[in-house]
Amino acid sequence: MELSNKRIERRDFFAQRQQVLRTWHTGKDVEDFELGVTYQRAIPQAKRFSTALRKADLAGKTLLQPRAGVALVPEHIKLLTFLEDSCDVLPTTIDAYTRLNRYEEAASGIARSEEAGTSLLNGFPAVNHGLAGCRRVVEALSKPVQVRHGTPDARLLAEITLAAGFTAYEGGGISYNVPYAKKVPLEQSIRHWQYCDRLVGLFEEEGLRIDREPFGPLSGTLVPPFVSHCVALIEGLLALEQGAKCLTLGYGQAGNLMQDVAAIRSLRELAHEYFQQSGHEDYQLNTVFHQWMGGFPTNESGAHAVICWGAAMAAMSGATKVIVKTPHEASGVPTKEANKQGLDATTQILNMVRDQHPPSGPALEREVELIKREVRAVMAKVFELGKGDVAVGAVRAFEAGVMDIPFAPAACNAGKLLPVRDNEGAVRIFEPGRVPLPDDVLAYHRERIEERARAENRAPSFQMVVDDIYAISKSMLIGRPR
Ligand code: 8ZB
Repeated sequence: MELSNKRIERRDFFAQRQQVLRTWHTGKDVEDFELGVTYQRAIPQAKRFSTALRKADLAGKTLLQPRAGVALVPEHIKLLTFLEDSCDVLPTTIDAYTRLNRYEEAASGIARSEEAGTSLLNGFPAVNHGLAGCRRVVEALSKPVQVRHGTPDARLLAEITLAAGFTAYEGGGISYNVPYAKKVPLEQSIRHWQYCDRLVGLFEEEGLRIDREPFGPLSGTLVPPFVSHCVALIEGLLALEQGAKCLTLGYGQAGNLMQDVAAIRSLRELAHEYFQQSGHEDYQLNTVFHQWMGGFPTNESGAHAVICWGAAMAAMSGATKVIVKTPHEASGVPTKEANKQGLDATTQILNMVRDQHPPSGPALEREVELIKREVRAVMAKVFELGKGDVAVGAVRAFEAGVMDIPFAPAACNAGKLLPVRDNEGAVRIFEPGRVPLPDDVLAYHRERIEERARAENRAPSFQMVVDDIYAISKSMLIGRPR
């Protein structure tokens, strides 16, 4: 079958499902799809992710979510119950072996963690723990739980965790491939994610809503808003086609106030525009703001400051949810105490900023319009390359360098687009590569970069880009020469 943005036939889905469930022995526990449906049906509203998102949206509040995951079930439960009172919705962060479908190695990681009495994996190996282990986690908690990972082929993980009662699932065929893998063909990861979306669609057919969240920040390194917006829109359209109805589109903080507020606003507006243009009317749209995803200061006070600036942007931009960093970000997996510190600092800021009017005025409007024009130019080319089909268009757009994610490792990514900060720290386009942005848009980016170059008395160069990549970890936003 050719790749296309068409709903997978029920028959084809269940044929593929048999193969998927055979890839690891825990797959057989979820063979009967109806058992997962029955289990999901019994989950109270207070533990449904989509319900929490809807309530937050209506109240104009921003939900708080940490990242967290350890190797063993009892320890994972301890960790999440410890964090539960300090946040609104919970994660289960999956370990790196599971993300790569290396279940043998995850198994030995579990065994070694049991021996050592501490987690030797960087997340929760949900496939190995299987249906029963995952249900113990969900049942021990009173808040909604989401699966957060980074898996190009997340089909088995989705089958097990959704049958186990998780009510939200992160990822997408582009966003969990291009920034995460070197040589997984894009066409393949898109197909595998169409499967995950179809599974979510099957639950939706039973009246059971599962939130789907494409991964917004991508490489987390100077990603211009239009780049991540295009990925979010494409993955949103792919998910809707397979029957998902609750979408949370993400964006990773860039660091400039106007740009970050404009990014969340334009993301929401563009999503409605593109979804409705494609004939989708019945969906629930949410946004998620990720606190700074690039390099962090090792100094914990500095890290708290970065966290708080992100919290302020999340509140001002009106995002439905914020994903929180910790003061241990520069050193690795955080302790539960450090994790709670990030949550508490963010809560303080959200509460202080919530009732204030967000920034507005011509500078903001200009930034919103700029992002929209960039997105429309790229999306038009994506549809053109796919002859109207967004799945085909996405693959061809990466091949052609029309879609290009800065600093992403995938072989299918051109890596020709180079971003750099302007004199106020907004992320601008230094080299467009083959991304088809309008001439006047490119001229505007060049002007803003020239302004910075004059202020720093040096020509724009790759060194400037490198300086920007390290700036925040060195307590600055813009990588100015010393
Ligand atoms: C793409 C997401 C990366 C972020 C955090 C990293 C980084 C990864 C865990 C975790 C808490 C874990 N992260 N694994 N945070 N517990 N097991 O995800 O620090 O911020």
